Amino acid sequence: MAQYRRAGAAVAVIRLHNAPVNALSSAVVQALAQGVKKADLDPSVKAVVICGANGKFSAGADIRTFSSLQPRDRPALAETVSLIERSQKPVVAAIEGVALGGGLEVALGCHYRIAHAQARVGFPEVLLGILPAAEGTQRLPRLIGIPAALDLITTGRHVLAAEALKLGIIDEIVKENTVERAIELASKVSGQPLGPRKISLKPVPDLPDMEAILSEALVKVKRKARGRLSPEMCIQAIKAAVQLPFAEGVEKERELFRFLLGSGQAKAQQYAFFAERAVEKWTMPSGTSWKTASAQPIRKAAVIGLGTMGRGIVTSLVKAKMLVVALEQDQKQLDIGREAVTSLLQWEASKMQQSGQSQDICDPARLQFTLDFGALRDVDLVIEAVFEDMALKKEIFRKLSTICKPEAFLCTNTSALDIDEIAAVTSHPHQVIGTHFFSPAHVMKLLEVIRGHHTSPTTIATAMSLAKTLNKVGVLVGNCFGFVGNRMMAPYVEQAIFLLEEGCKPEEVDQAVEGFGFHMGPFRMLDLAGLDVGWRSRKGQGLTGPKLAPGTPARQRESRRYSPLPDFLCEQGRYGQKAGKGWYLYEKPGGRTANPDPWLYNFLSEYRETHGIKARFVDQEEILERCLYALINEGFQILADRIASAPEDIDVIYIYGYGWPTHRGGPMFHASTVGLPHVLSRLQKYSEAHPDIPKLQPSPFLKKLVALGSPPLREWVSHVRQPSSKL
Ligand code: HSC
Ligand code: NAD
Repeated sequence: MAQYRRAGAAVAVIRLHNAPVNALSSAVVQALAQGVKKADLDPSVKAVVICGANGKFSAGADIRTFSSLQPRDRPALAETVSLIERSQKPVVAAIEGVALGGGLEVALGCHYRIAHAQARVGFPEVLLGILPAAEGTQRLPRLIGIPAALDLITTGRHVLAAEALKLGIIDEIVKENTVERAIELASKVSGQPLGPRKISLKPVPDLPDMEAILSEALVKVKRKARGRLSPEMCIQAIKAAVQLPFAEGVEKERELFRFLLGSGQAKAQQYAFFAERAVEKWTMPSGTSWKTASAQPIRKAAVIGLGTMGRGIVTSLVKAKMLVVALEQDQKQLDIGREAVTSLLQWEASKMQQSGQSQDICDPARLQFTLDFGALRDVDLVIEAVFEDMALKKEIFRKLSTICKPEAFLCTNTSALDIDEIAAVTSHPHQVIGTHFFSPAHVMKLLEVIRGHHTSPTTIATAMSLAKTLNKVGVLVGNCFGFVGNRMMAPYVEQAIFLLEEGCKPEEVDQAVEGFGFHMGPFRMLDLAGLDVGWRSRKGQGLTGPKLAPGTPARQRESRRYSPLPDFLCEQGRYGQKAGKGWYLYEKPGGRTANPDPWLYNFLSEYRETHGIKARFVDQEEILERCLYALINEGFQILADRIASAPEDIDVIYIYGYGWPTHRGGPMFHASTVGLPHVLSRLQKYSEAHPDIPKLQPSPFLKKLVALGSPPLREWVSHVRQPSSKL
């Protein structure tokens, strides 16, 4: 747990040992404290070095133990950090790999800190719904000042050693032999006065406008937090460092930590942390899994189509140091695509420069633009991102099948289309897979990986490994229209539009959803994505447009309720932001400020009058429940169909692809939190009121879980009927 050894005559080395990341479990903390006490009591020891096994200092407190933590517990870690600082002998932290959260707090208790050039430090607690609770909120501001401490503690961002040195978090960077160098330093400084090295004894560096800095920071984090409590509590703790003596500041930190720990948000965010790691360990019903399938190396990739998605995908691949061939259909589109990719790469390079990273990873020399499919002969993997048109996609895959080398992986970025139908036109359907990126593709962390009927385990492993290489989170799902994310989005958007028919304004629906924590409500989201996208899809399905059978009632399709509202908007050229008008009015085409539109209010009133709909007041609760529970209901059906293999998969997709607020843990976690009987009863109520909306009728799987007494979320999939498997 923590190994104690002597290095030379006078230095004791304490090595934290808890694979894989040296998390500070109570056993590790206890062993660390014993080591420090032992060194203190041994007169032959003149100095101490603390380091971590396996090239990592420590990733902080053991998150798995938080659920069993009693709110009244006094963190033993904080006491150990104080113990280190109080030591009569100099203690040097030798930081390799990571010193995060409690790991950094241990390092701040030390009198000196040396880090390897590749090491990262930070306080990511805020992302887990808590705050640094082993005196970190009191020591860091004393060491690096309030503005920098506010930034690190409220964002949770990791900083590389170079930036940490600049900020004053560490004293020295080394390129190799970190522990040896720390031992040398420890020997050198032994006997020197320690007072000036004890951070808790330092005052917080004073600034004339301290009050203003703190209040501006509070306004900023509140605006961004969308209901998350931890960033605001971090500021309160930092404020305590400014206003109170160290010991009282520590008391305040503990009080805030206890509050956050009991808030429910911490539980949701920690669930999300482990869910993200769980989805990486995919398994198929056949038993094949990440353990047995091996990914193939991808050195050279191609992207077909450089529109909204293709340009972001190219940027991601170049950033990951791959050779990339970017292909378009004509010179004009190729030039537009080249310009867009170049500017995205420049933007990425400037971001990297700011954070002290090497910019050569955005090297455009690795990129070839072409109109010639022949340039794809030697690529290891192709990602097709042309228009959402099955005939076109098939034509492209037919071509790829003859041109690419036989072992090349063929991926489609389709948002909803059938992977099997696309794969069927190739001679290697087992090498075809869906890789559904999210817009903007160089920013969004999610990659929905869709397995077709014939897709091989190697192809899956390669696509999942590609996600990791691109610094994204890959989630493996089954093949159905819309897969997981867009399939669940459909009933959510449908409810939002029905609510407009019944009496709401777009901004009322958006405000309710944004109040829940979403970055954007459904109407702002639709305007951003472009209303024409859905219109084209509905025309393709014969729900509107020339394929619609004459005499079809305006608000009904096959006995189901249908709203032609979005079709009418598209007929008026109101395609959303790009047209300067959609559900909202924008300052200009491409404008971003959504303003309520009086034209739309009139239009809605006339529409209701035409169709004999009496507008009614719909409260926030009904807006939220109808939108969110329709989405969650589809999630239960997706689990029953085995399109997603666990609720965690759905939750990760929604957090990283659709802006579901992390502090609500994802839609399925949210359902488990509010209680399955509650979700069921509300769906029953709404479906009775709207019997013509099938998506409000509770999923049989949700009913089954309720009948079984609402087992905990981790047990849900064990109740799925196996023969219905589509995975
Ligand atoms: C904290 O430190 C609070 C303090 O202020 C003290 C509070 C006082 C009260 C304490 C009372 C107890 N714990 O990500 P990977 C697992 S809060 C437990 O795949 P990578 C992870 O689940 C903590 N487990 O690897 C996975 O397990 P699996 C603040 C942890 O190389 C395995 O390690 N620290 C863990 O891609 C590998 O992880 C953080 O938030 C932890 N702290 O990334 C850091 N950290 O194999 C969180 C990881 O079973 N960790 N695991 O699936 C990370 O950001 C990333 O894991 C790293 C490594 C960047 C460390
Ligand atoms: P887009 O219209 O912006 O771009 C498509 C590009 O494909 C155009 O530049 C076009 O010139 C090019 N193209 C068309 N035919 C081609 C051919 N034969 N050869 C080479 N290039 C050709 O479309 P988009 O929004 O980037 O969508 C692309 C795909 O990604 C679609 O399947 C879409 O459903 C999916 N998708 C889109 C989003 C989104 O938010 N836009 C999100 C996820 C997935």
